[in-house]
Amino acid sequence: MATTNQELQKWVDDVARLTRPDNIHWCDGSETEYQGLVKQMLASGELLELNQDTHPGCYLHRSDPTDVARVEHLTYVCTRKRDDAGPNNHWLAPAEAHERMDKLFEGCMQGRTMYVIPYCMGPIDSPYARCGVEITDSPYVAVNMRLMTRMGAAALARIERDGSFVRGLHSIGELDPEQRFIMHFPEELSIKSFGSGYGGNALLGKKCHALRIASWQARQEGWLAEHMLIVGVENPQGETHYLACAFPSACGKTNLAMLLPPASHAGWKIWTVGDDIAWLHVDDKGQLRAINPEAGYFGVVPGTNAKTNRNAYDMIGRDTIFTNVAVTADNQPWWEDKDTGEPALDWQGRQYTPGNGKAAHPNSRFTVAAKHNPSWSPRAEDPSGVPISAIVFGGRRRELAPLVYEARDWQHGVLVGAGMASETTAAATSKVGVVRRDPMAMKPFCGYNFADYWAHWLALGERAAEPPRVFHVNWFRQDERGRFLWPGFGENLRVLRWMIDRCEGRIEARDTPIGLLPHPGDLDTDGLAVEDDTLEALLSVDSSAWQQEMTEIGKYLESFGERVPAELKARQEEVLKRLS
Ligand code: OXD
Ligand code: MN
Repeated sequence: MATTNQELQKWVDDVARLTRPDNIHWCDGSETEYQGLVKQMLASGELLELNQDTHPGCYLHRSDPTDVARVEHLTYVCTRKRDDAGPNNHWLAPAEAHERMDKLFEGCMQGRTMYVIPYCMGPIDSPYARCGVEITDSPYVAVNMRLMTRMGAAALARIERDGSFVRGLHSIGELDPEQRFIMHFPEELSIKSFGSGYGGNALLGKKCHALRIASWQARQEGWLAEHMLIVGVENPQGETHYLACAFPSACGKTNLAMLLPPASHAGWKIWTVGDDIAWLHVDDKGQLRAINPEAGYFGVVPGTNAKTNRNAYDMIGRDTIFTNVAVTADNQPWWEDKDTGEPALDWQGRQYTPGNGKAAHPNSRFTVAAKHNPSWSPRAEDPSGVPISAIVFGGRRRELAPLVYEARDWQHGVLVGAGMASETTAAATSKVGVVRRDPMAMKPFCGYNFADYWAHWLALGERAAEPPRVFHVNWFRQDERGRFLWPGFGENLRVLRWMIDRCEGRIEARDTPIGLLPHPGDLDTDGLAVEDDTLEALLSVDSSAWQQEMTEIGKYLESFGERVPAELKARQEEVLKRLS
């Protein structure tokens, strides 16, 4: 018996009987195991060695070309009652979903090894952490899980101590898009994923457990599982404020979490606690605290260079698994906007020719342990997490949303989050660049009905002694010629500073119908090539466009029916009234 937890052992035995693997490997999470799996995948061609002189410990995985992103249309939340999953999720009755999935899993691991991966989401000794076990037939998943989570013996020991874990069953199957489903059973704390090896579909600790299942669990237990980065901003006096920021996929969360202060900001430091997921709890003193359940990054590669994200650029120079990037003639990884070198082979391993499209896939990724990030915060290991001063929502909006505004209070903040919209990106397989509603950046990840989720947000604020302030930012405003109005990247620190000054009560703000905006003089633009009229445009509120937006938000809320909290509707009506 590989574990003293009988439930786990029984589940592993049952899965083995169903899937019929040749071997079973219980992952211990050791370096020797990692190196052994890498060696095995180099031999099988699942990994390719990159230039070890320039990129020690770096490897490339080329996925099946039809398996390069999350598949939202094939992702289901299977609750007993359909309304519990809500209009925001695809739904199937649990029995039907199990039947469909078990047919696919039958015998699917013949000729393969089954990996049993115990993992812990969150610091191993944190009361806020939760464990899971992923069973998979993909060694690529096993090595990625080791980089992304606290995986192996320590996690198994905690499972044996606590007795509880989320069950995640995964097989790459034949990587057939017609036989691909990602099913969640929140009431059973279990996941079944078949037919994809792509991170968000296959590394079950991440989106499937830490967001969809955890959001459900969080509602039962009185906390929040959110699609948020966690960043610490340290001022020259040595005071650090932590912000939790929700942005949709591929909208710059990793860049903001690792921001390098510009030369104008000597003495400022940024600390990365997390770049994608935050679990938020109100502690016994009423303070909102956050942990990052992950231990690594699965970040978008294209666009990463020494100017946009120096920390990430340095970090992925070693001990990184790249997925779907291009390579140079001397076998270094290459991607669009890398700023050095040129591609010889594209992400599919073909001779690079511009006629074939981008050299690196737009959703190509790096997987790397968080500790390699130069701005990694040791507080990421703090079992009690970090205190949160502000919640920040943001989207990718060419127009309308100003650079930054503040909600009047927590309840209005929940409306701001619920009304979020953003242009779609290559992180999911659908049309890119279409504006869609993405409340709290959780559209693809909330494991239950959004109406109940908003009610839960409102209730959580009531438990906080002093709820954090809530802001909305938009780094992506463009002029009519398509040029960005705000320089972004490191300069976003100026906006973070304004928010922190607001939290500390150091400055006033300008009251507008949509919320509180900076007085232009309070946003430090010294040394920036941002003209006064550009700043005015960035901080303007177009009443008639906002009336339309608020009306649409109202209709969107109504589409969730009776379950939408009356408080949220009242807040939407109030803003609309102010606008008229
Ligand atoms: C991600 C995503 O990979 O949001 O983080 O798609
Ligand atoms: Mn994400």
